[in-house]
Amino acid sequence: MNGDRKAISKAISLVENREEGYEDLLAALYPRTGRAFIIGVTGPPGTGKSTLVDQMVRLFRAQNLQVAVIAIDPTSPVSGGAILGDRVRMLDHALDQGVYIRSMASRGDEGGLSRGAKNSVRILDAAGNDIVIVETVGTGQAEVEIVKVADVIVVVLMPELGDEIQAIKAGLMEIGDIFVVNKSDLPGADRVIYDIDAILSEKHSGWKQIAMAVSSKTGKGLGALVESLKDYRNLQNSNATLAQRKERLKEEVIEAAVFSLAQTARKSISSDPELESLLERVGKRELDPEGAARLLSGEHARRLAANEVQREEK
Ligand SMILES: Nc1nc2c(ncn2[C@@H]2O[C@H](COP(=O)(O)OP(=O)(O)O)[C@@H](O)[C@H]2O)c(=O)[nH]1
Ligand SMILES: [Mg+2]
Repeated sequence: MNGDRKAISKAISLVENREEGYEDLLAALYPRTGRAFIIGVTGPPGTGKSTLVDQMVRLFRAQNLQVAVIAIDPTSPVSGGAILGDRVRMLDHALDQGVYIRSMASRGDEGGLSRGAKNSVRILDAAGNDIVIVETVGTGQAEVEIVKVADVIVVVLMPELGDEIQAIKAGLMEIGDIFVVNKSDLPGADRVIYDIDAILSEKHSGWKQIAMAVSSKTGKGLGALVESLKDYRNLQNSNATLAQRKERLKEEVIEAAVFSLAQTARKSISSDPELESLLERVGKRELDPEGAARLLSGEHARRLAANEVQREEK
């Protein structure tokens, strides 16, 4: 709570690895959360997300805001998760007590990425950070997951993405609040802005998506980006996004409940006495795998229902 970096790191590890006691820790921290502004930064690899985040950290620090960064890398091994390049670049901030930087590998299990990140964000929020930035590579599921973590989503693109821009539009146009065309010191940025401008829309929250040219190299447009983030924050603090927040919490609770049910179900199904004989029949091609699954899951559901009856009788 007083920002002790060792304690924060330990807490995040505990929660990430779901070690004993992590639930109690999260429950105790939750009432202290809700103060930090959580900024999601996503986009294709190489568009300059880490460089941009680095610059944003610099600007926020200049305003004396306490900042934490979580960089999620889907390619790094589950065990480690350090992104060397990012680490090296972020070294500038390493001695600054007002900045906390953590790399995190994305997990393969159901909902693991968003839950791990979400709960780590909560720890950093409770630890008194004004801003928490979550950087993810926008490929596949991660870009959708980030929505559930962040208050605002910054999508980072760059000139000359070529055909990729089409694919990106499909996945990222919906979730982005602010589109940054980074590397605008290179030719072609206007063209990308023009393309994006044509498909921007008003979001439910009352925020109109915006696109802006930025260069993390020269610093051009960075001030405007920070201003837009402030605008977003002000809008968020008005009532406009309450419904959206409620919807996200609902999603999170349902997802966590499904996750825990799935884990229980997996345990129960893999120790089901019927499993072996069903597998034998599948092996002999008397039964297809889907059929075996139907029998197993049906049996499990019956058992759950029976439990329910027992509990009610008690
Ligand atoms: N010219 C130019 N290069 C940039 C800019 N921002 C980042 N880069 C370079 O683009 C490369 C990828 O940057 P990085 O931040 O690692 O991208 P990420 O994969 O999106 O995190 C690096 O070589 C950066 O130096 C920029 O504004 N202009
Ligand atoms: Mg990066």
